[in-house]
Parts: sequence; C-alpha cells; structure tokens
Amino acid sequence: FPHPPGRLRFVGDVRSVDPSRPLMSMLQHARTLGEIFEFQVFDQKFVFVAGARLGAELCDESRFGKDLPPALTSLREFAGDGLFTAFTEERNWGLAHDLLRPAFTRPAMQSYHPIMVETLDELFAYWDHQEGPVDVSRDMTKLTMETLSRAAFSKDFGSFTSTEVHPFVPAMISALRTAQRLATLDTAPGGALIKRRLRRRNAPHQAYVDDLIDGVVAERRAGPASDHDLLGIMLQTPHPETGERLDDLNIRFQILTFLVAGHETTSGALSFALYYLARHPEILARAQAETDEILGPDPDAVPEFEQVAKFRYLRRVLDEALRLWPTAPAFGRGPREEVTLSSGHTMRPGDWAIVMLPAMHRDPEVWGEDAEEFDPDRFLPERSRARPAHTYKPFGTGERACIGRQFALHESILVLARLLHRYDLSGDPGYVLDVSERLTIMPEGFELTLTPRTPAA
Ligand code: MNH
Repeated sequence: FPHPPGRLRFVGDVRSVDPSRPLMSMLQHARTLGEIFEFQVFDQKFVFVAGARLGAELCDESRFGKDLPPALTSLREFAGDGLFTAFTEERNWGLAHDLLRPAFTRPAMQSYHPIMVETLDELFAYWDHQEGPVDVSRDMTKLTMETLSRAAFSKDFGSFTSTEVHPFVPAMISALRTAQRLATLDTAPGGALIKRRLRRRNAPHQAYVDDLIDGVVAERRAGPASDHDLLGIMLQTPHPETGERLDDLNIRFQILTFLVAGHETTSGALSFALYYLARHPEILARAQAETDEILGPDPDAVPEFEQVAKFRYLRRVLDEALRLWPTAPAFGRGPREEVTLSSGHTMRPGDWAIVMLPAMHRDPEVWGEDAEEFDPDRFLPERSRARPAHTYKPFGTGERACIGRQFALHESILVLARLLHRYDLSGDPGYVLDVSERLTIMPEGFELTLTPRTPAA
C-alpha cells in the first residue's frame, strides 16, 4: 500500500498525523496517496479507503460486512455490545436490532413529531430571551440531545434552563476522545502507561454518565410500565419469536449508545447545513422561498408530520451538507472471504479497511471537478440517479446502516424549515470553518445572528 513519506522504523507514520485532528490529517494524505493507502502507528497498520470506486466495492454486502476498526473496538470500553459497537455475530446485536426496529417505523416517527415540535418551541423561546449571536453547534446540540432523550427515554434533561449544554455532553466528548486516543496505543512503547492515564482521566466522566443512566432506568422502573418508547421496549418487551430479553448491562450500553448516536451526529449535520446556508445567500433565499410556499405567511407556522417530506430543497441542502461533512465520517469494513480489490490488493477475513467518507464524497470521478463546492442541486433526482450505486453513504451501509436515519432526517428538516421560516441568518463573514473531531465532527466557534423574519405572503 502507498503510505505517507518519511516513515520511520519503530514509530511508523506517527509524525504524519495531528493527534487532535486525525481525520483532517488522513484527508490531507488522501490527496497525494490516492484511493487506498496505509498508515502505520508503531506496529499497528491502518488501511484507509478514500476513492469512491473502492468505497462502493466495500459496501457490497455479499462480500463485505461491518468491522470494528481500533477506534470502535476501544469505544466498546464505554458502549460494550450496544447496537453501534456490537459485532454482528454477537447475540445482542441481532436481539437489540429486532427489538428496537419498531421504534423507528413510520407510526413511531409520527409519535415523535409533536415532541420534536415542542422541543424546538423551547429552543425558540430560549433564543428570544438571549442577546447577541448564538453558538450554533452548542444550541443544535442542546436541541438534538433534548429531543432524543424525550423521544427515546421520555426524559427531560432541562437543556434550555442554562446557557451551557447538559453536563452529559462534555462527559460524552471526553469518552469519545479517550476512545479515539486509546485506539492508536496498542503497540506504542509505554502505551500501557498512557492508556492507564487516559482511562484515569476519563473515569470521573464515566462515573457521571453511569449514574445518570442508572437514574433514568431507576426512575422508569419506579413508575408505571409502558412500552411507548425505546426505554420501555428495552425494559418490557421480549423478542416476539425467541422470548429473549436484553439484560441490564446491555440496556445500559444501549441507553448510552442512543444518547450519543442519537444527537451528536444530527447536531453536527444541522450545524454544517446552517454554516453553508449562511455562506450562500442565494441558496438561503431558495430555502426560505420553499418554507414560505409550504408554511405560508405566519412565521410561527408548524408543519404537519406529512408536510415535512415536502421540503425537497431543504432535503437537498441537508444531503449536500452531509456529503461534504458526513458527521459520522468513517466506518470499517472487512471481507467475508478472501477477496482481491479492483486496486489489486488482497484482503483476507480478519483484515479491515476504513472507508473515509469525506474523501469518497469528494471524489471528482463521481462528483465532478467542482466536488468541493456546496451545490444542493447535485441531489436533484435525475442527477442522483445518474451516479453509480454506493457512492453516497452518510448513514453507513447494509444491515449495520444507521437505525436512526429517518429520525435524523425528519428532525433535521423540521428544524431547518421552522428556523429559516422564523429567522433571517447572518454569519460572521470572517469565520473560517473549524471542524472539531471526537470520532464525530462538528463545526466549532461558528456563530449566527438571528433576526425575526417576515415571511413573503
Ligand atoms: Mn446513526 C449507525 C450516521 C443519526 C443511531 N449511524 C450509524 C452509522 C452511520 C451513522 C454512518 C454506521 C456506522 C458503522 O458502520 O460503523 N447517524 C448517522 C448520521 C446521523 C445519525 C450521519 C445524523 C445525521 N443515528 C442517528 C440517530 C440515531 C442513530 C438520530 C438514533 C436515534 N446509528 C444509530 C445506531 C447505529 C447507527 C444505533 C448502529 C446500528 C447498528 O449497527 O445496528
């Protein structure tokens, strides 16, 4: 495999990565190293796929499946065999997948719609009492965390009672960053010592999260039994065919998984979309024309559940934001049997490669020479149909694809529609996009000034 220049004996390519921004380092290397390359950290080798053609090959479910690269294996210290970090072969993956699917059907989504509307009302009320510009990522995180915890666990976290995000958020970020750092220390000299130190530093955050989750479970167990939400299903419902249930430890892992997976990525997606809208007045104007057309002259109008699917232009804006900045930016794939890739490389069972979505989503062979530009009309139906299969994968692929995709899309479109209908946005023209990394990605330091808007009649 090609690898970065200047590889050293013993340490490998460590000098070629910025430890606080590994994704950005790898995207940089992809430009010169091509569609597939290798990165060595001490004795540990990582294979990255950056090209769209190879990425699509790895999405072929008949030949490949999800694999856990080191960053996800180390995340198992916190999320165990929860849905996201389980091996597909583990009993609890199939069991939880079957049990929780009904919580993401269309009727379930209909029941979340009023919760999403109400939580957004609270964000607007909170904004209307604030002075000055809003910190977009902070407030989108408040919103998506609160929506998820109310919809999935019927738990109000009181996110709008303080200007800070809920303490769960910094604790979660610490765990994600810890997992990201643990992933590269297996073969490092002194690695065991550094790992111990990282774990010790994260321990108070971990203890806080465990207490919080135990509290959520205890509160529910003390109240009347109900299987109207994710937590209720996990506590009450046996598998319809086998009668099996999730055990207490696994329920804790699932709660943590949903608390993290269910808000962090959606918050990032909304924040990147708002970033691009603020940068492109003509795109913002088209988006607002769409909200006026569907919602009419009342700035406080609320779309019905069925109307959310009508915001076709907003959906393209969101798709395009997730193309350039897929907020879960990578996933691991491994071969079911020995296979030779079109690049000529052979992979055997046990090998894995990391599909780097931002690189794959910007491959000029698929997306054209203007692949770095923000252009929602790439997602017009006729242009989408013209692209090869498996070249746009922000929600992953196959049986291990995102279970919360419809939840995230519905929430994001609803939020963008109401927000753009209600406010005019202006960003700081001097802001330079700063992407923070903690396994997921999020714009940092991006502020918007929101002014009440009068929709066109
Ligand atoms: Mn989500 C899996 C991206 C929103 C819950 N999610 C995945 C994967 C990607 C992903 C990519 C596959 C990872 C892999 O192959 O290793 N998810 C997103 C994005 C958004 C998102 C970009 C928002 C935008 N995810 C959500 C929401 C929820 C959720 C909302 C819950 C309400 N996601 C999950 C879970 C999994 C997952 C659970 C693991 C599913 C499985 O493996 O069975």
